[in-house]
Amino acid sequence: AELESALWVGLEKEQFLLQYQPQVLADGRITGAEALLRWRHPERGMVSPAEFIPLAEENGFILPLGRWVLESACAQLAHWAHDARMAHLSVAVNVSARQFRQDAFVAEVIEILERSGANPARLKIELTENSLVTDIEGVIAKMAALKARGVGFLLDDFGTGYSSLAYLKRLPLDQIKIDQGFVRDILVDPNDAAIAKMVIVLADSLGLAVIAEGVETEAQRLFLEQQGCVAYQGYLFSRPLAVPDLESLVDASQ
Ligand code: G
Ligand code: G
Ligand code: MN
Ligand code: NA
Repeated sequence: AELESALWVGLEKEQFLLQYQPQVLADGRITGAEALLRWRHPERGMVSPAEFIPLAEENGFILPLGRWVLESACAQLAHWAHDARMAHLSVAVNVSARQFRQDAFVAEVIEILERSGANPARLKIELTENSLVTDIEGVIAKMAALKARGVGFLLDDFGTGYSSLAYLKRLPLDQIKIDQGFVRDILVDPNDAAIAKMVIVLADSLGLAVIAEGVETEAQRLFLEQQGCVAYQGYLFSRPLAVPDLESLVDASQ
């Protein structure tokens, strides 16, 4: 209950912020960034979303918080549209299952896009498998309505949940993200290497782009590249950054 009321106060007092982690190609060019939520608590310091998203999902606070994340990311996109260095970037936003399952989700995203002036084609929505396993027809309809506006969809944490390959085939996804849990030991654990390879081949045969997250070493990146992966995210390239730091990095990498 204490954490719950602190979350509401935090939203009121503008204690939440987004950091942006670059997404890069093999040559180091930055094509986009994942928006990652942070809570700057006056006493506790920077609190990780891992510590409050589960509670927020449970008590419904994820709905106003998730809306704030979308508003903030779209405002950033609209701002970058006028910055020649940054206008090409896409921004990927994590949307939790409860947020996505709202009946009003599509209308909310469209309203936020229109009010911010962000280009929908620069917005990617990251969904986890948990968002997709119930009411597949409803999920497809929501995705299709936003895709018609140009919004892209990415499956986060693929391979860690319960979605089946039959589902994957039906969903109008654009990209699959290889979970960092498979990347971490990719050079030492043959099972992780086999899963990562399988995801890359599967994405390719379904006509989907693929991105690997949690890439920390050049050896991991090279292995992934040899399997056909062309997009990467991870500490090898950059930690999640405050906006001015991302802008400097993009500037330097062009
Ligand atoms: O950035 P970090 O590694 O601390 O993120 C921890 C977890 O929180 C990850 O699972 C990430 O997907 C999730 N997360 C980060 N930002 C958001 C957000 O804006 N919304 C939701 N729903 N989850 C987020
Ligand atoms: O669940 P999701 O994939 O959205 O979570 C992304 C999380 O992974 C973020 O909290 C981010 O801080 C973290 N992260 C990003 N890059 C790396 C990395 O190279 N190594 C590790 N250990 N974590 C990372
Ligand atoms: Mn993510
Ligand atoms: Na992930």
